[in-house]
Amino acid sequence: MLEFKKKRLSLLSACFLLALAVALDDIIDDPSLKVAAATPNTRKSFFLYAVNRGEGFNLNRDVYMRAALTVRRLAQLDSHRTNWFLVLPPWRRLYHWKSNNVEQKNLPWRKFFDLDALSRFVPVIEFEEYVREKEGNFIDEIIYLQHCPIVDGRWDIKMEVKECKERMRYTQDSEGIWRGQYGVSIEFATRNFHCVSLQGHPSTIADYVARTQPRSILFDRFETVVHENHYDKEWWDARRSMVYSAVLISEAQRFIFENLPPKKLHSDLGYPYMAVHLRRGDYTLHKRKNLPSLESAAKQINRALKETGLDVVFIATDALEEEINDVRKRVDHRVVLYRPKEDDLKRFGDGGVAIIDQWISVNAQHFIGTDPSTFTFRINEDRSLKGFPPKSTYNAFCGDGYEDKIGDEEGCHQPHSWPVVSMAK
Ligand SMILES: Nc1nc2c(ncn2[C@@H]2O[C@H](COP(=O)(O)OP(=O)(O)OP(=O)(O)O)[C@@H](O)[C@H]2O)c(=O)[nH]1
Ligand SMILES: [Mg+2]
Repeated sequence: MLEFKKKRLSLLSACFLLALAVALDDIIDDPSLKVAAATPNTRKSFFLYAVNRGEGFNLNRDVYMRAALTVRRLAQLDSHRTNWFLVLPPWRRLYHWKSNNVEQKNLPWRKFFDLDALSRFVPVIEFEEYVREKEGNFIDEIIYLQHCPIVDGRWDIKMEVKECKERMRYTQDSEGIWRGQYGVSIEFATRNFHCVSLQGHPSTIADYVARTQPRSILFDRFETVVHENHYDKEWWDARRSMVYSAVLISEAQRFIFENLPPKKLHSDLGYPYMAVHLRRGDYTLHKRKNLPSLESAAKQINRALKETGLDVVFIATDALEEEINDVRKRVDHRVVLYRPKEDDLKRFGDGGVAIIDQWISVNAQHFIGTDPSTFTFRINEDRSLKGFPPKSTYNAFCGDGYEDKIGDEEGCHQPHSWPVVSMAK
C-alpha cells in the first residue's frame, strides 16, 4: 500500500513537473514577445514608475502593463540611441496582506513574477539593481501625475506642467533635493521634480520621454495614464509576459495533483474540478447588489456543479473562516481550499498565496468569479490565454434575487469576454 502510494506520488510529481514545463513553455517561448536586441553603442536609460499607495495587487498589475506598453513604445521610438529599461517598483506591504509574523514589506517582483518572461516584452530590472547600476537612488527627473479637469465633457490628450494640486508624499530639503519613497525606507531623490496634469495614454508619455531624453525618469501616480487600446495585440503580448514565478506555479500544480482530481495532465479544458473566486473582505462593507449572501453563493455553486457534471469545487476566497464553514456546509459536493503550512505562508507571503489561489483557479475546467474584482479579471485573462472557451471562464456570481437574471446590469453583471488577439509569427 505504502509502495503504491509512493509510486503514485512520484508519478504525480513527474506529471506536475511536466505540466509546469508545458505551462511555462507556452508562455515564454513566444517569438512575438522578444524585444529587438540592443544595438551596441546605445546608452542605457531607465524608466521608473510608482502607483497610488492604496491600490491593491491586481490593479497594480494593470498599471504595470501601462508602464510596460509605454517602455515598449519608447523602444520603438528611440532604440537607435537608447536602451530603455523598466524599473520595477518594490511592493510595499499592501492593505490585504494581513498575516502577522510574515515579512512582507518591500518585496521584489521576482517573488511573484518570472523576470525573464517579463523581459521578453520589455527589459525589466528591480529597483535594487537600478541603485547598483546608478550607484545611488538619484533619478534625473520625477513627474507627479494628476488628472486634468474634463472640459465640456471632452477627453482630449493633454500633458501640462501645473501647480501640484494635492499633498504629495515628497519633501524638499534645504539643498533643493526632493525625496520620495516606494515602500518602507526605500527612498529615491531628484533635483528636478514637478507636477503634470495628464489626460493621456502610454504613447503620450513615451513621446514626451523620447523628446526630452532623460537618463532616468520616474512617473508617480502612473494609474493616471489610461490604456490606449485595451485588449489589442500589444496589450495581450504584455499580459502574456506576466508569468508567475516558477516557485508559485509549481506549488499550485503540486496542490492540484495532490488534492484535486488529477485525471488529465494538461488540456485546454483544464482539470476536472470547478473553481470559484468568492470575494468577501472589504467587498462586504459596501452594498453591492451583485455580491451574493453565503447561502446564495452556495446555491449557485451547487447549480453550476450540477450543470457541468463536476463533483469538486475549489474555492479561492478572502472570506473569514466562519463564512467558509457556512458555505462548506451548504455545498453538496467536496469543497477544497488552499491553506499553506506556516513555513509556506512565510515563504510565499499573502501575495504569493493569492497567486497560488489564482493559478489553481486558472486550471479548473469551469470558473465563476466575482464581478468587478480585478483578482477575478486576472484569472479570466490567464484562462483566455490558455484557450479556455468564454463560457467556462467569463462567469460571475449573481446577487441575491438575481440568480436567474444572468447578465442583469445591476445584480448579475457578467465579465465581458475579450478574445485573445493572436501573436504575429
Ligand atoms: N488568497 C486569496 N486572497 C484574496 C482572494 N481574494 C482577494 N484576496 C486578497 O485581496 C486582494 C484583493 O485586492 P485586489 O488585488 O485589489 O483585487 P480586488 O479588490 O478584488 O479588485 P478591485 O475592486 O479592482 O480592487 C488580493 O490581492 C489578495 O491579497 C482570494 O480568493 N484568495
Ligand atoms: Mg482592491
